[in-house]
Amino acid sequence: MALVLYHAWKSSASRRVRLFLEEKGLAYEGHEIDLTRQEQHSPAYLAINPLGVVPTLVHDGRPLHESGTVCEYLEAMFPDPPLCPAAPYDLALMRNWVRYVDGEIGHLIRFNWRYSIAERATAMSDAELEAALQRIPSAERREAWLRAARRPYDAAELDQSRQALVRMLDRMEAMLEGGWLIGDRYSLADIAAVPFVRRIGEEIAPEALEPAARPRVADWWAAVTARPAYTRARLDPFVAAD
Ligand SMILES: N[C@@H](CCC(=O)N[C@@H](CS)C(=O)NCC(=O)O)C(=O)O
Repeated sequence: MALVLYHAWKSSASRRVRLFLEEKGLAYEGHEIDLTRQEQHSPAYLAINPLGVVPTLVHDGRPLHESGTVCEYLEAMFPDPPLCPAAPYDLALMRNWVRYVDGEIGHLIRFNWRYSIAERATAMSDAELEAALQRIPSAERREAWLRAARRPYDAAELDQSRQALVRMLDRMEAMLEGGWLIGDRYSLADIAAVPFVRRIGEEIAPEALEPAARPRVADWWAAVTARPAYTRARLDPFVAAD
């Protein structure tokens, strides 16, 4: 198989690449990485992704990390259907938007890791945790693991992150004049935001997605979730239904 994706089902960056692959109609071999067992920090995985995060795409044996970069690579290799704007200015706007969304991942992690990494990390002994932290390549993620294990984010910190994520929706509301975030068609700009909006609507601030609150975002979300690729990419719920 030419395309192999190392990913996690609940990972936003992985979800972005799965959405992109499905929109392109590209078949791929998926390998699930268990983040709670630190498979992303194993020497074998670090050899293909030195940042120790998912996703990683391997194309014809060559690994590539960073979900935004991976999507742009796929666009260059498999141009149909186009998912990046052709006009240089719009393409530049799209890249800045993806960069902004990437910068907000820490806010999402505060909510998301309560359903994944925290479950195992809280059960670690101090010695196990110390060993686990030593395997993590980035200082930022060491801190996130430590917080998940020993000092869960409090209500004020979660609220601060909730507000930051809702500000993303405000920016989207302003950008969505033409129905899509950049230009007049669905693009990587939209796909980059989808995993975030999924979690905001599911748990973090569902009221912020009401049509009365942000009509354009509400219409956009209805259009996104109606796409067959959205269903195929499996952005399954974090929170089990009662
Ligand atoms: N900027 C990276 C972010 C990747 C990332 O943060 N992945 C998370 C899941 S969404 C991860 O692997 N977390 C596990 C960890 O940090 O230990 C990208 O877009 O690929």
